[in-house]
Amino acid sequence: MASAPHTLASLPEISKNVAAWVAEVAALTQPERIHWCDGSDAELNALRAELVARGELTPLNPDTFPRCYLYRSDPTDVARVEHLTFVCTRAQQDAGPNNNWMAPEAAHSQMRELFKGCMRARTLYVVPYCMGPLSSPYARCGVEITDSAYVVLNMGLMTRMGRAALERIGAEGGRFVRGLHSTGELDPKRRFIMHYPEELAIESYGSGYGGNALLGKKCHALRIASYQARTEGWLAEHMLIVGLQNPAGETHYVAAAFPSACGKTNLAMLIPPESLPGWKIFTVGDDIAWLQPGPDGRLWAINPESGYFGVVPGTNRATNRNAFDMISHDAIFTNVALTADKEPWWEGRKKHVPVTDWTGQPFDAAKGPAAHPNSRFTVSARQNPSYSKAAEDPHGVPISALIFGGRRRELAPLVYEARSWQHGVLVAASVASETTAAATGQVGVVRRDPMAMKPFAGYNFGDYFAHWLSMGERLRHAPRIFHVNWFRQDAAGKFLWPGYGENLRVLDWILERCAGRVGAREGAIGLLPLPSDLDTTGLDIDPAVLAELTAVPPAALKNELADIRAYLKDFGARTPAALYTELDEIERRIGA
Ligand code: OXD
Ligand code: MN
Repeated sequence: MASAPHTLASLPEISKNVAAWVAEVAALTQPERIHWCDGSDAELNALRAELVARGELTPLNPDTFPRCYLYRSDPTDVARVEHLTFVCTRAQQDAGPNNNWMAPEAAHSQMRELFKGCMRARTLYVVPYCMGPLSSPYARCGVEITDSAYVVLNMGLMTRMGRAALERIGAEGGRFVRGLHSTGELDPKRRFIMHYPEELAIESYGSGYGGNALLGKKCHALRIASYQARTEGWLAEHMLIVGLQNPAGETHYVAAAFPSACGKTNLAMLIPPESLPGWKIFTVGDDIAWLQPGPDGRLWAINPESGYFGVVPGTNRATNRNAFDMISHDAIFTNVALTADKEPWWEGRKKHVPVTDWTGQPFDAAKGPAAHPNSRFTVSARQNPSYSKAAEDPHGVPISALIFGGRRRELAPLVYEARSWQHGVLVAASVASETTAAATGQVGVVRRDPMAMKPFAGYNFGDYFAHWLSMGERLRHAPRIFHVNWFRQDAAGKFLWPGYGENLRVLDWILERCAGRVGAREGAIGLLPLPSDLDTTGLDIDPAVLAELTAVPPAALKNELADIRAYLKDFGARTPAALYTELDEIERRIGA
C-alpha cells in the first residue's frame, strides 16, 4: 500500500546492503555528489532538462515528435563490444570457449584501477531496478551505479526503476545484482565489460552504449541471469514473447530467439496483413524472456524489461506501423540523423531528407549512411499499440512454441519443426546467422549463434545445452520447437520471402502444428510444411519459390552437419552426448 510522502523512508535507509555498497563505491570513485534515483517523473524531467542544458540531449520537433530527444554517442562507442566483454568465473572451463575469460581477482584489480577516482566532478547515480513485474516471484532486482544521466533515463524506460525496486530489495534481505558502470574517458583502449556470475556482479567501464551500459539488459537479464537460471532450474533467453489470437479467438503465446538486429522487435509487434483478417497480435516482450516451468507442467514466460531498445533503420509505416507510431512521441533516439525541421531521420524513413548525419556533421551521402546502422530508439513498452496487459502478469504467459532463427541467405528453409525436445535443442544449438551492426566487427559473416545467445550466455555452452535438455525432462507439456528463416535469397540476392507482417503465415502454420490440426512432411532436417498448408491467400508468390523455401538441398545439409559437429566439439566433454545422437540421426536420414 502506498504511504503518504512524508512517511516515506529516505532511499539510503531502505536497504543497509545497498547503502554499504554505495559507500564503498563512492570511496573508490570519488564522486562530487550522490543521487539516489526514486524513478519519479519529476526526477526524470529534471535529468532530461539538465542534459538539454548541457547540450547532451537535443529536443526534437515538438509538433511532430513531442517529448522526443536525440542523443549522439561518441563515434567510437556505437555498439556492443564482444571482444571486450568477459565472463569471470573461478574456473575458466565454467565460462567456456564461448566467452572471453579472466580470473575474478585479476579482473577486479584491473577494474579497480580504472574506477579509482573516475567520478571526480561527476554525479554518482544509484539506480535500483527490478527486472520483471514488481510483484512477480520470477522477477529479480539489481542496483546499477552509474555516472551517466543518459543511462539513468534509459534505465527509467527499460526497467521498473526507483523506490519500489529498492523496497523489494530491502524486503528480500538485500540480495541484488550489483552493477557498477562509468563512462570513463570513452577510450576504446580503456573499455571493459566484466561479469562475475558467481558473485552476481557486473563492472562496466568506458562505454555509454546501451548493451554495454544499461546493465539491467544484456549484462544482468541475460549473462548473469542465465547463470542464475541454471542453478535455480529456469532459463534466461534472448527471445521475444508474442501472443497470437487467431480468427477463431484462440490466443497462444510463442517465444522466439533471433540474433541481434534480425527483426525480433518487428515480429513481436507484427501487423497482420489485410489478406489475413481476424488476427490480433499482443506484444509481451521484444528481446528477453525468462522462462520457468509452471506447476501445470507448461513453460511460462515473463519479459524482464519494461521498454524497448530497438534498431531504428528500416522502421516505417509500411514495414511496421506500430513501431513507427510508438516512436513518434516520448522516445529517446540515439545516433539517428536530423532533418531541417529537427525530425529524426534514418535510412528507410520514407519522408523528408537528412541534413545532419548521426555524428552531427552536414549529411554527405558519399560518406556513408545518415543514421548509424545500429542507431536505436528507447521507449516505454506501454507506448506500443499492440502492448499486452499480460506483460504485467506476475506469473507470465504459457508458451506453446519456441521458435529459433537466424539470418541465412541459403540452406535454412522458411520453417521446420523439431521431431522432439531433444532434437529441438540440437536445432537451437545449431543456429547460425550473418553478423549485424549490433556488435562491432565485420557485418555479414555467418557464425554459429546457439539459441541466439552467443554474446549473452554467462557460462559454458556445453553446460547450457545440458541445462536445456534437462528442462525438457522437467516439462510435462513442453512447447514444440521450430526453426524459421525469413532471409533466404535467390542467386541474384533477392529475398524469396516478403517477411514482416507476412511472417504471420508461418506463425499460423506453427500454431496449427501445436494444435495438431495440420500435418507435415518428414525431412532429414525435421518436419517441413507442405507448401499447400501455408496460407498464401492474397500473397503474390510463385509456387516454385514456395517449393524452394520449404526444401533443403541434401548436399548443403551434409556440409552443414559436418560444420555443426565440429562446432559442438569445441565444448569437449561438456557437450551432451544426446546432441551427437541427434546429429547421427539426421545423417542417417540423408544417407550420409
Ligand atoms: C540488442 C542486441 O540490443 O541484441 O538487443 O544487441
Ligand atoms: Mn537483443
